[in-house]
Amino acid sequence: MLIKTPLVSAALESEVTPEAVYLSRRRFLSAAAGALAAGATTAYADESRYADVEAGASPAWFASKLPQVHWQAVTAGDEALTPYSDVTRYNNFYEFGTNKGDPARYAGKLEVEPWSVMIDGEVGKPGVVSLEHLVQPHRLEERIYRLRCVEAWSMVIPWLGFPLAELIKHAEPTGAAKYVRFETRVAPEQMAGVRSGFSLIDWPYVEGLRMDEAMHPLTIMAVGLYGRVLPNQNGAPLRLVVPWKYGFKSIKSIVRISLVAEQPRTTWESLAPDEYGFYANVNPQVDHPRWSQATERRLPNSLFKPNVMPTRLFNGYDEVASLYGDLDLRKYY
Ligand SMILES: Nc1nc2c(c(=O)[nH]1)N[C@H]1C(S)=C(S)[C@@H](COP(=O)(O)O)O[C@H]1N2
Ligand SMILES: [Mo]
Repeated sequence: MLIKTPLVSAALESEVTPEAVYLSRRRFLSAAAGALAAGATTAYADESRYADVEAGASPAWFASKLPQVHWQAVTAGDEALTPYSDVTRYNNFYEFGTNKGDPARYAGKLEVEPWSVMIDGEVGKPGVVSLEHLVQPHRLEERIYRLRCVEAWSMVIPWLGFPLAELIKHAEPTGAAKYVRFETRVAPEQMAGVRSGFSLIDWPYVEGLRMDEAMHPLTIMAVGLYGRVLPNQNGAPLRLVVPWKYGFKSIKSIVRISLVAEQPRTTWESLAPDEYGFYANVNPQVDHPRWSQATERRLPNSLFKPNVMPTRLFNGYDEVASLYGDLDLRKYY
């Protein structure tokens, strides 16, 4: 494991557990758990698997969650993880620019501490909650998911998060709640892409799910990846991950979650409704008007190793098919 000086840029120093301290603590806890544990079920992830992960800050709210993580709660079978360097340097986060390298280069500017989220709409318990309070009731799980971008590339990413369903239940939705609407933070002074006059996007970036999609156990709120806190370019400190839908549904850096009665107007659907639908379920049989969706390029790839593979319906997550039993997937793409 690479140990570097922790980056304490955004967070208060007193609230950050330096990486070296965290690692030694984790080894200690791990050994202690082993000693206790005839019945212990949770094994710690093999650290060597994450050997190429850069060390970074671990805010207190995150570090305190790590000893209870349910590692590998969902895996991607024998599919190899996309290396950390690709996961964190090849990104779409238009608030920071439209080039794949822009988020890694510029998202460090985003101040993620303190962070709060507004929960409103058709709920019994509306309010503004700090990130710490929002995450506190939930046990983190590692979910190793395929991520299929509508641009026909894909990755396999080990997220850390908790089911969105748990958060929704906490908010006590009313009977009128039929959809969930999410909004990304808008901070022009920290986001060059938002300042740019060339952007077509009407900020904030908005996404949405039907209530049953939001409640599906595969749908998570992610706060980490590769065993550590989410890098800003991947949507720190809180982002959605819906593995059977195109990547653009998995909205980053969320500041507002609203339970609503009507289908929300979402960013990409509003921009180009013939190209991007509200559902955006991964589907090799419904092509994008300008390219085929039948195959995908699994990163990392190169000219000599294109790594092209067939795309699967629902990105291979067949268990969600029952959500769409009576829906024409060609019409509701
Ligand atoms: N706020 C916001 N969320 C976003 C985007 C964005 O531009 N802004 N891009 C989306 C797209 S197109 C993809 S493929 C994924 C990429 O996530 P990753 O960079 O963590 O792999 O984030 C999605 N979430
Ligand atoms: Mo995407």
